[in-house]
Amino acid sequence: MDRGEIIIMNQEKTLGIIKPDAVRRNLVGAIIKLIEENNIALRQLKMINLTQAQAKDFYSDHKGKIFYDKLIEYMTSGPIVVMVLEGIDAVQRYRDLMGKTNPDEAAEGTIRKLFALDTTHNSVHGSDSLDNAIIEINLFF
Ligand code: IDP
Ligand code: MG
Repeated sequence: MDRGEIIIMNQEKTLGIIKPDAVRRNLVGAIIKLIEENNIALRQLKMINLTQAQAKDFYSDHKGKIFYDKLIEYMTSGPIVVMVLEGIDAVQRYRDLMGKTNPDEAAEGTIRKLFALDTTHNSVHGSDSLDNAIIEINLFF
């Protein structure tokens, strides 16, 4: 066996956000508990208010979509918690823990199934790739 067959663990960092709907409903602790119980570690954390410019920059890929204006209004509507998360395969494992964007389609036990209000107000964000994790972590930390 070579090194790659013996060492198969993939320690990664990813950016997580607890969105305004969840902060407003005092769900920060419950969400962090689920993250930690899933062996994803908190490395950095802060509560901030996104400016319009920051929100537009963060979601620039979605510019022009029908839900874009609503998304920017929502993400700037109150404080958010931004977090650097770390663990084995953290990018995909945190996405799995979040569940599908639309909470009606999210699996049982996922954060969005448990807490999200609807497809826009869906409580959490997680980077969707390692490349985006690098970009997003550098936006906030
Ligand atoms: P993701 O957060 O699951 O990665 P994205 O497609 O990247 O989903 O969309 C970013 C955010 O935009 C979502 O988390 C949600 O808040 C909002 N959003 C996405 N799709 C819709 C939609 O079809 N209607 C309303 N809001 C949406
Ligand atoms: Mg996304």
